[in-house]
Amino acid sequence: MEGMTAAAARKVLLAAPRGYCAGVDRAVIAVEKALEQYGAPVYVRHEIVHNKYVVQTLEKKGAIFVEETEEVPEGNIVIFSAHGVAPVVHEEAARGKLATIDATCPLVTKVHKEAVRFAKDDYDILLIGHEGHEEVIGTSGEAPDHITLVDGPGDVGNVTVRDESKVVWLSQTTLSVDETMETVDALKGRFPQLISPPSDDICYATQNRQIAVKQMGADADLVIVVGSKNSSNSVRLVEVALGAGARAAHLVDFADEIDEAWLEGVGTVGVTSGASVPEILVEGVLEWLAARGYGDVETITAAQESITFSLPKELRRDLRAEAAAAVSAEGDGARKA
Ligand code: 2E4
Ligand code: SF4
Repeated sequence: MEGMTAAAARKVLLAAPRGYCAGVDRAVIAVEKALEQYGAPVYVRHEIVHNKYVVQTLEKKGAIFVEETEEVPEGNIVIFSAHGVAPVVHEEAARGKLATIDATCPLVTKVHKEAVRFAKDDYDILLIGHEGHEEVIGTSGEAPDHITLVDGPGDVGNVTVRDESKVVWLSQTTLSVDETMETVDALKGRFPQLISPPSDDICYATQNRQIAVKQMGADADLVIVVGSKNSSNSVRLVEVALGAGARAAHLVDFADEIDEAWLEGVGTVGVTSGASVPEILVEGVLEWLAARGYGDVETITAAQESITFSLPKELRRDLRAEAAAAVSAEGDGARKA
């Protein structure tokens, strides 16, 4: 009887939205289309998105991932990852006679443009973000003389500016919303005239996934976040789940990384995934849980998402040219018939 009660209490709360955002979808499709269009190999600078499975799958299709543009042999195509690159990287690619496809998420590009604009107006820019993260390196490269990195509230004490009346903060797109607000409050304490970005730098997808995991975190004994260790937004979901009251939260790339011991005494398991995570990996986790008695799944929906981005312009141009050639060949065929 006791056993039956415990089994009846087992359930899964599945967060929505979760997984792929519009920027990731666009970047992954860009690599696939480039492989179709130009044939393998296609070089990609940095992991196109921070997900092991995505990278392994694209490698099997003929993508070659490199860390630096100089590693790409002259005359080849290189795709820039969704996290964005500094202007100097475009220059390196031109010097190496490489054709480029820029898969930087448009919402990252928006932050780059803000940095350029504020630097032009000679502001000191306090960029809140994680030191060493690819996106931060790219954004900082837009205006290295004007940007100071602020890596969380603990870093605020070290910040110095030239003119306290001309200071703005910007941020990485994938930060914890709550922690960023803490950092901003601390910065405002030091620089009362600090101005905020014209619109949110933490993107819609990051925010929505955090809201959803917060909603279910309070009711979950265990939260499983599917995502890779180097995925900033996925790591943030683990932190947000714990902050919301989940008793435990773990990040896994694949279902087989889940430790059976985590389920001890657990009734409700929350499941979510980072913005770079394909749904097939979440399905694997749900199957793993169902096989252990957690087959009852309730979706917790925090927001609806409908945003999509068009493919990088270099690909759209070539795909249009290809479509036009196909139409014209068809026309020739029809005339001959
Ligand atoms: C570009 C910008 O930035 P993070 O480490 O979270 O990247 P990931 O590749 O995991 O997610 C997609 C992405 C790409 C997010 N923001
Ligand atoms: Fe773009 Fe946001 Fe997705 Fe990053 S998480 S790729 S900024 S939509």
